[in-house]
Amino acid sequence: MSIDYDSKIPNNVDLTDNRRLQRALESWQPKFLDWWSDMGPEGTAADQIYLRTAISAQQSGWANFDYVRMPDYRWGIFLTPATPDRTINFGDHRGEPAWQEVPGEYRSVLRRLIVTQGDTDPASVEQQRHLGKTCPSLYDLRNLFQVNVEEGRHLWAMVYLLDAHFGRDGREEAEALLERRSGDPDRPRILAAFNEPTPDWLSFFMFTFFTDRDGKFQLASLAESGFDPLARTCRFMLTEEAHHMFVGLTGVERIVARAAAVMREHKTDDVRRYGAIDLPTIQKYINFHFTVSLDLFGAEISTNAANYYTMGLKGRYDETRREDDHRLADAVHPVTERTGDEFRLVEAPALTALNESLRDDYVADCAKGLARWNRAIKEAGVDFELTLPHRAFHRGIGAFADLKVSPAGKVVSEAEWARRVGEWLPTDEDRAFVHSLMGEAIHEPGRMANWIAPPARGINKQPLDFEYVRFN
Ligand code: BYC
Ligand code: FE
Repeated sequence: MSIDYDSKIPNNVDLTDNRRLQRALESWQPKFLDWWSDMGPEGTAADQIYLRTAISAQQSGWANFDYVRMPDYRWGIFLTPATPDRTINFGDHRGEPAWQEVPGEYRSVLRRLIVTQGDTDPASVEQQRHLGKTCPSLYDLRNLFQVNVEEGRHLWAMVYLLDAHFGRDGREEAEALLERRSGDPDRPRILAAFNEPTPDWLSFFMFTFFTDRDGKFQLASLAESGFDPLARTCRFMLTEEAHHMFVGLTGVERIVARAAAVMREHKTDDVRRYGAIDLPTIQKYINFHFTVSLDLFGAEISTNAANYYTMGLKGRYDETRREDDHRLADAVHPVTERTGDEFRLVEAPALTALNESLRDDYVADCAKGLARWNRAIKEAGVDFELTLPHRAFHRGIGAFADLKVSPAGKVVSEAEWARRVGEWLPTDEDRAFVHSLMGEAIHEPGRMANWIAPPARGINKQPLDFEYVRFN
């Protein structure tokens, strides 16, 4: 179905036929725009950005590029087209027709999942609000804004579900999504990673690599949902998520490549002297962002996760492509457990271990990015390897939350932790150094900040010195 661009809210859900829903969304829209102007990218209302917008939910209608002022972006409601006769693919209801309306007995659980998802999207916009002031190039600025408008749209996607399917309390949740604020001590965002600041571009690229990747795996699990509107909404969101992770993958790669090039050129490890970010500092940022993102998968053993699955609300990554009974009543999954100073894998019931198995899929996906970064280092002729820390390191959620563990996976005393944490996680000094590189925004087409290599190619086959953002 093509998107109706004539109505105030572009959509492919026949909004004009549902006056109640249309009114609810039209009354939420100005509040969203107020929130965007308060908490969205700072001081950008007049800028024209070369953005990709959806003109249809079909594959081909996706890549429409044009200059848009962000407040005029057509935030809308786009669902992947329905699969006729879709059935529920897992859990107790496997084989039954997918739900088009919320099953009454699962209402509050489903609402909670949708609210948790919807809370992260505006949070990330808030976290990234100031980055435009220090952009390393016009190309990067444009990518930041593309990510921001799409996260704004992801909020719309969840608000649509709340308004369309949850009545009055759905509307209240939709308002509350605009009231919580990332990092606010009194009304913080729900999940911890979304209250961390994203003060510099290294953090931004790490966030889009590691934290947006949690988005990929959570959305993919929700895209399997027996609640069809949620499944179709998340399926469409995933098409946007891919670009966010591309921004992170290539952003870190370009910083790594720059560091390695400077190391080689000046035959030194001390690249800070030359205004690049040294690889050990990059490793510490990886350690931080990877582990706060691991926490987003929840506890290793979780009855919540088992319930979401048996209820048919949240599946596994690639659920429908897996060859098993999709009920998992007797299945087991290996989970890391600590006994004394040792970590070992023990078999746990697969149902309660679902958070951990999604985390396994995530870790494997992260490892591919690291392999690519290491290739860039090697190609520059530098001997250094970036690694993912042990999954018990620096955890705030789950079985290892109260434990002090080194990145290599050794249980350490409080004293050793205190002594060595500066080797493992960014120190105030590291952060101050990275921050010091983030100078005036670079607005000259084609120019790059010194600490980052240029990208391999431009956006939408445009040259690197294309005017990706026009200022007024
Ligand atoms: N922080 O049984 P457990 C994205 C709580 S990112 C704080 O394991 P569950 C994006 C938990 O609520 C994707 N609290 O929990 C990325 C529970 O509380 P109660 C976002 C946490 O429910 C970048 C207790 O601990 N989407 O889209 O199995 C930019 C026990 O835990 C945390 C989703 O997350 C935490 N990290 O798993 C923009 C999908 N973890 O019940 C966007 C929807 C756990 O004891 N959410 N707790 O009061 C879910 O599927 C689940 O809520 C979670 C947690 C996987 C997050
Ligand atoms: Fe994202």
